[in-house]
Amino acid sequence: LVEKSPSVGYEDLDAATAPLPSVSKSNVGHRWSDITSYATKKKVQSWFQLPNGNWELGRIMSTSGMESVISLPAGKVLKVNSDSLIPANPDILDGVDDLMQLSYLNEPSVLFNLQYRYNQDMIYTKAGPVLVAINPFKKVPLYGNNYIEAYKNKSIESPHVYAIADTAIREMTRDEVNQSIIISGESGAGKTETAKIAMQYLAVLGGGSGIEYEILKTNPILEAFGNAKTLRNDNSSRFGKLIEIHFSETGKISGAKIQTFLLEKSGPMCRGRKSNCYSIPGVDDAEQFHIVKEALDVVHVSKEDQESVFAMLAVVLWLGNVSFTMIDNENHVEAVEDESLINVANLIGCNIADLSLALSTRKMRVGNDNIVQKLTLSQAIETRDALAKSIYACLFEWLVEQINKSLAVGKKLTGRSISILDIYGFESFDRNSFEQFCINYANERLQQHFNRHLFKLEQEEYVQDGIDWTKVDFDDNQDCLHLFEKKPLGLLSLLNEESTFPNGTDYTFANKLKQHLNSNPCFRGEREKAFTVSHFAGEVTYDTTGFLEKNRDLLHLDSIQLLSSSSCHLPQAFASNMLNQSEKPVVGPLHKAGGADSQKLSVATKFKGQLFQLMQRLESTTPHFIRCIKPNNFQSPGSYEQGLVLQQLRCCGVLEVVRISRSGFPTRMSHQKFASRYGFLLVENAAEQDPLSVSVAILHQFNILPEMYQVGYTKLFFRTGQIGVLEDTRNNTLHGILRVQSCFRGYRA
Ligand code: AD9
Ligand code: MG
Repeated sequence: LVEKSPSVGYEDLDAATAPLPSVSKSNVGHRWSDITSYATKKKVQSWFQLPNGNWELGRIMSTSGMESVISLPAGKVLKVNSDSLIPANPDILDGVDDLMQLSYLNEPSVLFNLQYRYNQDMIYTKAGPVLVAINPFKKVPLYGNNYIEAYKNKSIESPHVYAIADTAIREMTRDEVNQSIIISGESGAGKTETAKIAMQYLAVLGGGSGIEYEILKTNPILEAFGNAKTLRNDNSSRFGKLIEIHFSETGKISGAKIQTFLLEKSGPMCRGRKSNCYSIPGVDDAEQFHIVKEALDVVHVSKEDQESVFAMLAVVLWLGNVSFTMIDNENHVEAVEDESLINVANLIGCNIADLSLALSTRKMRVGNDNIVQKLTLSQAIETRDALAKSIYACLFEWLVEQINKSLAVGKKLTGRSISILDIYGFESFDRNSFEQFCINYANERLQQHFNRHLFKLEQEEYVQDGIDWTKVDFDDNQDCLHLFEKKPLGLLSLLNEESTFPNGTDYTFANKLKQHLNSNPCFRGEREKAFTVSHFAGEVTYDTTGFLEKNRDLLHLDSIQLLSSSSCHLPQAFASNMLNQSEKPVVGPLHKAGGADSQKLSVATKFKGQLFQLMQRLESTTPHFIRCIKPNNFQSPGSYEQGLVLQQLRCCGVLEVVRISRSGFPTRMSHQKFASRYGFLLVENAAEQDPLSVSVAILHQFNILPEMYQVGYTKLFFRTGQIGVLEDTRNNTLHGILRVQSCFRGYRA
């Protein structure tokens, strides 16, 4: 701003029309030295960074050479290097509801603006086309039917999840294109809550058929079975979820479909089994259980099936209590026939002796001979836990399947839909394992989708359509994706290859990575069996311990056979599901020594397949992005840690999005569509004219300022908000016509 017009004070400028300052990737917008002595005369406000990294707002008292005297709150006066100061926005811009309106788009200004709003419970802020949502960790008075009604009628305009959902519905109808609401953020940032808030809005606007009630009831079920308490979130989703909500021609919800991704199996139940954590403050287990049972009724899971579901949960719990006793001096064991073992057998509906054998022996083929190998204690425990995890995962999948049947039965899936994606955000812990590896890989893909839509495609479209445009750079994460996906020498391929080797271990895997990938700039081999990946959101060091085992995800055939021998239908269904998931059906009861079911698809391969499918589905929709931000690590209301927020804003490229959006033309429409949608508003009859001429006539008639749009070869491009003016006029005119028509009909009658 000041670079372009140093003689103009920025208090005097209207932010919306002011020339736009740029923001760089570093945390610097405009250095103080750019601003010259004008600032001191006016005692302009400026950001000063304290030793703890936080920013404080001060006033420049004087500047001489490279030194400035700045007065900070509480009467402190400091002499500082002028270059360390970053200009602040005038007070009039405090708490603007779209970061695009800030004159100075530097990091402290953005942080302050979000904090200013957050302190007043305004947890939503737009960053151009993206909605930023900061977790309040308390009830805020922003939801419910009155608010929904207000957003529907457009009597409230402040940023909100409801507003995003409303735009999605409108664009689905207007453009006849499917929509998606993509919610991302760290663990505990509020993704799942946000997804529920969006679903609530869609359910009210598209309600009527009753199916919306069923859709809302899927939340407590999925949360009961797929969430767990973690260090970061008492109710952390241990799976990703895409819910596709279908609408009829008349805009009513007609059905839905849920897809889940990568349930962390050792999470919910098994964690509960070993964690010694039996209660969470503020959570009434009995009440929650009642809610879940009711929800299961609503999605048509019969009472009988519900009994089976709880029986399977009991199996998982009892399995954890099954113990083994040594039977020889080679460390071989057999299961102790106590209450736990008997209960497991009864609940599965199998023979106690069969269960005992499945847990303590393994059938194998060595050469031409079939042998039965006894298991050691650690092998038996591994087998027992693998069985528990598989039953748990199958149960979850089975429930999702039942829900989907209920949401689709007899109802047409119309192909007109809004999908809501609630997927785990980027994770970087002190120790990162296979789960973080998969989660972060998925986030690279999603980030690319985000980049493609908000930067790449947008700019390509400008160039293709021949409008005036100076290219804006952004961080492309293609190299990192390549590191994961390249064949045969990428992380996933090498992991799969090593997983199929009977003698592969986490060590040999780590060494193989170092051998093949060390020259890749996104990769670094670490000591022992660790490696580091440079993700878009920062470096993460992975410990390969358990990678191969988790990727193979073996369930020995003996266990599958045990389930299929069951007299109950759920274990039988699980067994056939497990067999179906093998790439080639496993034939015969026996398998090779050392390597059990090597035909089974690896977890990483399955995950990659799901991810590609997901991306394909999202590519065919108009995306709406919501970035959830966690303001502190203690799940506590009212605390806003600047450093933590900043790191998340940087991770998701919010500043770049704002930068590109406010210099760009986010709304576009073909000449044809524009002419046919608004042509009837023309005072002069334009029926004979071509779409381009009609479009230009409309722009002129409504006095749209030339800097607010560009005319491309095939489309018109508009700055933010411009199309809204025309839409309002159109709607008002249409309502007028309808009123006249109904009067006319009344008159005739
Ligand atoms: V995880 O990746 O599944 O571990 P999420 O899904 O991002 O995580 P979640 O939606 O579960 O986080 O939110 C965590 C907690 O924050 C919730 O249990 C609420 O207590 C709190 N929260 C989140 N959003 C809101 C809100 N809009 N209003 C009030 C909220 N509380
Ligand atoms: Mg969640």
